[in-house]
Amino acid sequence: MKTLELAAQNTQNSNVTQWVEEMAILCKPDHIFWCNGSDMEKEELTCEAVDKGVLIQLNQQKLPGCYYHRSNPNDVARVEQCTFICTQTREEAGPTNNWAAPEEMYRKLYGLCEGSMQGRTMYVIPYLMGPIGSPMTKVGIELTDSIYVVLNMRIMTRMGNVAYEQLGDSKDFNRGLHTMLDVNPDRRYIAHFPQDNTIISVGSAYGGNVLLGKKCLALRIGSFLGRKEQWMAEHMLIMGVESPVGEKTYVAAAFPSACGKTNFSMLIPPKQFQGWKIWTVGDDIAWMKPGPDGRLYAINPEAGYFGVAPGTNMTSNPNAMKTIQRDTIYTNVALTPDLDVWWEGKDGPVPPKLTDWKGNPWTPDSKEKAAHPNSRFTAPMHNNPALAKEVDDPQGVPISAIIFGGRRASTIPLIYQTFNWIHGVYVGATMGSEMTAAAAGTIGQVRRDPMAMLPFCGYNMGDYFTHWLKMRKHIKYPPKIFSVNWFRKDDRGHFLWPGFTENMRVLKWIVDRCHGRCAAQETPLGWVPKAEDFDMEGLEDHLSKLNEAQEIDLEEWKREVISQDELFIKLYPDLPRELIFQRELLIARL
Ligand code: SAT
Ligand code: MN
Repeated sequence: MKTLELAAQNTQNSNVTQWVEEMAILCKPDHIFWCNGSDMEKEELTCEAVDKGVLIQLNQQKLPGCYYHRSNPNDVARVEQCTFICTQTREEAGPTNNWAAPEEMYRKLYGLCEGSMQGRTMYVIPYLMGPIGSPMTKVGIELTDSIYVVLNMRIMTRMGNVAYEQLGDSKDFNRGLHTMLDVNPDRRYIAHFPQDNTIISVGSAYGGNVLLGKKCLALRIGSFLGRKEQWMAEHMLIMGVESPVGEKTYVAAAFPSACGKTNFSMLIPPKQFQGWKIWTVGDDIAWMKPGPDGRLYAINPEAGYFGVAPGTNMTSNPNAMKTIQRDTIYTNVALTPDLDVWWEGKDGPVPPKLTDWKGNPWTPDSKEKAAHPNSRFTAPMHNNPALAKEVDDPQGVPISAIIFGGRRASTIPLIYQTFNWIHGVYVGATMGSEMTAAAAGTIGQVRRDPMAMLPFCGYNMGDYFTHWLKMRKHIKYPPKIFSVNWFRKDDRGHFLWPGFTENMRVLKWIVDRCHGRCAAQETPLGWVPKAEDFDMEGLEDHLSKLNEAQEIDLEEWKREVISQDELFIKLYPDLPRELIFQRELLIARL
């Protein structure tokens, strides 16, 4: 490392420079590269990534500005067993997180980082999570030896000198250190030190493990800070629903990874809904804080989409298809001979010849998938034709409804509204979902995933529920809370609800309920739509299936409550009593 490179080129903040210097002395990179976020820098780094074989340039006629990356086949998803919350005590992290004592973890990881960047460059990435100038925005600095991480962070966050400008001479920034080592799963750790606002990630080069602004800062550290500072960091999309008369209603929705948040946030209403429009504020993460007018305001801390490619097509998500036509990085999808991208569920016929995500020749007869089921696109939000203009508003948008949804083949109806905030918190807390390819594990098995935050809550889940309950006191006009399930199936395994664009019908009922425009029918679970208030125009032959999708089967619900207990028992010492009472009330109603 040349001593000259230690001198930061674009910040005078000694809290930053000293920390970078310490980490550089530890990791011993050959060079330090201080990112400024400029277009020239992007070009330079992209060329370098192509030269080194980290990126492959895609067909520039078809996909201008797009590049392709293959990750190590052992490194294709988040790994929850390697993810640690290092609070002072085990209780603070709670029974749903892996815990290690901070001193011990620092010692272990600094040991692994020692000399880890020899022969490599250390990139210094300053970034903002949140709109420029927002009081809710947080500054992060990620040090990484992966040029792929730099180019992804550039899309996913507001990256570059803007972050130093917002930081000024403050020491209040997230310190993120990432080093790939030899991408060995046995030496893979994603460790969070919430009390120090610090993250150390080693041994991976993939997605949520290494783009430290996303799950690590915006959710795990964010949720910890939110509890301390009276706001909420949630795994939620944010959308604006505009009616034909221009009324805008903002909705936030929590679904587990790979359950369709990106699709829902970019929904295009079916033709029966002329004049309605959906605007995307965010597709994955919401930071929410009570505003001076007593409403709950939300910002999207991100600036791009890290979306699942398989299943994305002109039917499931036309806006995403337009978004990813340019300036996008594709990871682990398949390639056509003319360097276009392909994945299972893309429009058009299956190409006769492909190169699969591992780099092997592939034909339609091949037994394995051409694209990895968790293959992704990283695309700038400004490409989205439905991007909400409020996305850069430092104030955020006022949330009228919160939706909880999982992937459930049975039991959970298509839509119901909870009776009140506490009941809504209970419904969020007991959410279950079938596991997807977004995390390493058994796909298809139902697990409890409270508020879709099980892998992302940076402290004790019981305390997290208490935080949700307490927030009610600070929100004069709390959002109404709903439950949805797009994934219920009939006896023969067919989906009962067509989903995608038709989800607009459910959304419209939610919006109408928020504005007190329609009555509802009470059931043991909550309020459900009356037939006359639920718009099925043009979908009349689906009415019997809709009724089936709305069915409340008491036997299934008894089993459901018992299966919810597994999580409650695990969290029992810290579980707020209100949730136990809610459980009793539900059983009584059933
Ligand atoms: O890999 S990520 O964690 O960024 C995506 C997800 O699992 O939601
Ligand atoms: Mn997510």
